[in-house]
Amino acid sequence: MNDMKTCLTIAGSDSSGGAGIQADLKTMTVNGVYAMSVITALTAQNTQGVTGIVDVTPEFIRDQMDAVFTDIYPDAIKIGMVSSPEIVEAIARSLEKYDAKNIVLDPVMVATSGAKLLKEEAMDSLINRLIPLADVITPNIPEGEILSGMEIKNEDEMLKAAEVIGEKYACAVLLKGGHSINDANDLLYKDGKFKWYRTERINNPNTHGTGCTLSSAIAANLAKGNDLDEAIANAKDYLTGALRAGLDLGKGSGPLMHNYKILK
Ligand code: PXL
Repeated sequence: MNDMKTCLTIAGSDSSGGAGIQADLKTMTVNGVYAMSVITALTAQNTQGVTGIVDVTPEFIRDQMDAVFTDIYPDAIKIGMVSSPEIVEAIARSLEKYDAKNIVLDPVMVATSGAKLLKEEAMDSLINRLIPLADVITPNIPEGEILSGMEIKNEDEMLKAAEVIGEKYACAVLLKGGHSINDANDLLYKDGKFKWYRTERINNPNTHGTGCTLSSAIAANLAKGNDLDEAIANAKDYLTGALRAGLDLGKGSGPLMHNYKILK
């Protein structure tokens, strides 16, 4: 027997390997847990954009969930791209059926390149079915604006919006400042309290998949027994290292260097 912890990502595939399932599996592996995946959608994608999306059927998502949960029970879960209400419902039912724990929900709406990854009609299901099951949600600024219904242009508005989201949906929320406000300061609102996670700004234009990476690193750390505060702080350190290592691949905003620890 060994004490290897296990982590599941429920997300979409990014053929360029920078975001989605591929970023999640790399992140979880480098963070020392056994990584598994339930694929919700296939994207034809590279560092310049998304050229096609094929959703997996809700039945086949349920089959993948059954296969994973009846054999290797995940110690933590990250949820990413979930494009339709039917997909959200299939995931929520399986999570309830297996009494899943330690759930990090990245409310993915639009790719960095501008492609819509969540259909408009899926927003209500995401809010009503998945947020209540999550231990923490990790919106970026544009997603935070949609969830809070307010503009977020500075740190004061981040404080207000995080509180609005946390109270409106009764959840813990890590609002990521990277989009437009500043580069590395994220804000946790949980149980009526705020905490800033301020990390060094790394000047690297290759940021494809940073959101996926942060949420799956948090999940991996929760699987290892970190509390939420430690899980976030350690995940931010990992992201800083992967950005600082400075991989430069592709013609657009490229992927992170996940293997920087192995290459050191
Ligand atoms: O970063 C959000 C995201 C999530 N999931 C998939 C993606 C992206 C962004 O490109 O492709 C599959």
